[in-house]
Amino acid sequence: MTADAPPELVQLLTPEGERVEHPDYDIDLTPEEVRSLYRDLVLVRRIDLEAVALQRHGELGIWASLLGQEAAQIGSGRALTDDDMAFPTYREHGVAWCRDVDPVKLLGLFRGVNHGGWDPAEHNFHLYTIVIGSQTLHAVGYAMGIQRDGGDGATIVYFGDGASSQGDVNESFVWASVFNAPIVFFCQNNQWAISEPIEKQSRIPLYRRANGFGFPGVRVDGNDVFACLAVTRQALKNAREGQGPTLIEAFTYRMGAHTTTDDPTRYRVASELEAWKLKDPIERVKAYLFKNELADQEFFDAVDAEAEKLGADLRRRCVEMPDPTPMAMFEHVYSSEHRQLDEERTAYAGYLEGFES
Ligand SMILES: Cc1ncc(C[n+]2csc(CCOP(=O)(O)OP(=O)(O)O)c2C)c(N)n1
Ligand SMILES: [Mg+2]
Repeated sequence: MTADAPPELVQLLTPEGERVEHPDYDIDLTPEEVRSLYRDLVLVRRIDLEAVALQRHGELGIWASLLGQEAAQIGSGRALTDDDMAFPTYREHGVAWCRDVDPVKLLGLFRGVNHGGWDPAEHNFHLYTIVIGSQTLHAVGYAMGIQRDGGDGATIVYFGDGASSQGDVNESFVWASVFNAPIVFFCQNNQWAISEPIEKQSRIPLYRRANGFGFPGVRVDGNDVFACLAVTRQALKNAREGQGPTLIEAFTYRMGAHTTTDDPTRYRVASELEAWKLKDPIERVKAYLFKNELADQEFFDAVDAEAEKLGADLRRRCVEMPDPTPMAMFEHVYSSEHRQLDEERTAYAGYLEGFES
């Protein structure tokens, strides 16, 4: 059963909120740092909840929820330094949060008012990629660029369990390996690729695939923010120090639908979801903070209040986002002049003028 935690899993915080040791990975967090991680987890869950509600109200065309994957994203996202570059798929709202991307900009894409909404260079966070797995090639190319420029940063690329079956992903493993590229492959194994279960992607745990390509793979409890932070930090450090790529398989679960257009009750049993609810990434940090008296009720109430305010603010700013002018579709297509696009722009402007007369 997918719900059973495999023994090779790196875990530093149990679902009950107990700290456990691991021989290869450790982390020393101050109470302030743990509270800050908790706040991140709660706020990104609130952003996600608001986006789902906005879609239900017809304000977004679609939304891909991160519910259940908060720890994988915040743990790995907080491991990044300013010099590192991240390549997401379409579900990495928690990583976007760690890269200081204003959440309303994430909504713009799903509302259809922009093609991405943020400047990747400003945040070291690439645009969302819908073509499954393709960003792994872009990321390896970027990492090889860092290597050739003698840069300080590493690259991290996010992809799913389903993406692991794509040719692009496997080709990117080959390139990263033979060129010893400074990259971390961060696979969120959320057990499902829309309605396809992980059993239809692989007969071995995904992290073990790295071996065949010639670099290390590690499976981490993707619902454990401490472990995700520790493992990703180490992998990024190895990449920066010239030790090449690592595949991290964050073992987690997609608690919600694939997107708001999907109905998972059609293809998976309710007991699976119930089993994973007990491994909730936020509850275990809360239990840890409580048990160790590192936070009081006042702290939790204040985070909840901040989350509510963030949700309300997001709701307001989402509906206030201006519709783009039709001509805006020609912006940001190429970084330099492009003759064919210029011709199309001129022709289209003429077409629009026809309506005004
Ligand atoms: C190349 C390509 N093939 C198919 C699709 C349709 N598609 C969208 S999401 C998805 C499943 C992806 O699953 P996974 O990689 O596990 O990521 P998750 O959605 O679970 O985060 C598929 C097949 C696509 N977007 N791109
Ligand atoms: Mg998946």
